[in-house]
Amino acid sequence: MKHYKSINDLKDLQQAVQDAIALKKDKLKYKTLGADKTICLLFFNNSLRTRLSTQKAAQNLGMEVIVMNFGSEGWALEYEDGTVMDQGKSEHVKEAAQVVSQYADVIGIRAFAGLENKESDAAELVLNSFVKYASVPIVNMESSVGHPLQALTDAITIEEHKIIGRKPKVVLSWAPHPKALPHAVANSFINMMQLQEADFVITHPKGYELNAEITKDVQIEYNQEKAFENADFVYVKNWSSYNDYGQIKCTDPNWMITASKMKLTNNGKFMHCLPVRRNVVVADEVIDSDNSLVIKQAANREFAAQIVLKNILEND
Ligand code: SN0
Repeated sequence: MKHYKSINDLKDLQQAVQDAIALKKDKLKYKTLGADKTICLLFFNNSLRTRLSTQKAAQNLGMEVIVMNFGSEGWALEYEDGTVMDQGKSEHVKEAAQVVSQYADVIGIRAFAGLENKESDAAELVLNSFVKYASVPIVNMESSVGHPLQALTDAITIEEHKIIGRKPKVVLSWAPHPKALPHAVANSFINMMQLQEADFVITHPKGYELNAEITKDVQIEYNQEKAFENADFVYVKNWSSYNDYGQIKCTDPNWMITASKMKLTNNGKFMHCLPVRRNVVVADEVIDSDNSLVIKQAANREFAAQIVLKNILEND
């Protein structure tokens, strides 16, 4: 694997999941693989799990780690070709990516969707500019379109908690949120689920349809309670409107995940990538219940990142 831009860059998702589960038993098994190699993590947005788990994963492989909050500490980057740079942008990504490549063997990029320009978000402008101008592998730490480290984590977590011998029913549910949030986590979760044996249903209010090129023929059920019936996993995420790009169209608190809704499921597990707004997205009683997997998901971020970095270092 050269770059990790999307879950589809994995040669074999099931294999990656099994490798990650095996790695949990002996996470320092490959501690010399990354010796004398450096990963540089560039954050254009906030992070807790991605930053610390990717750093930990790299350290487990013996890599050196450089982290930079580029969004607040780097120069404002220009991405267009041929621009007269006499406005706010100080440096072109063309130089920045080549410069960082000289200090690093792998570069991680986090750059959320701006949710203002559908075209440049769809083009994953920041991520793809680094892919274009850097000379080393690039890892997507959440781009405008996807969050494939999270999706691999979720695949690992579902594999660890599914009932053996039963095809799991997995529901991706929209939930309310005060802010307009990106589509990336939902998109990558859908991509990942399309590579799994599962009954997969998406539920959201009308007007929250995601990019149809990503959802393809996945069943959409507008009645959340109906979608929850018999579910083994309820994966919850807010996203802003895609068609009415970046807009908030619904804040209906009835879409919050409550214990009475979870009762409709097959003793279903609650999943969320975090950070989560308690009692807006999910009621305390659900996130604090024994069926909540959120902390276990976060633990798996380390192993998902480690398998991705291992594949890159081995050029596998
Ligand atoms: C991000 C998102 O893509 O939805 C990152 C998730 C891993 N989430 C947020 O920005 C939440 C911010 C908030 O204020 O709740």
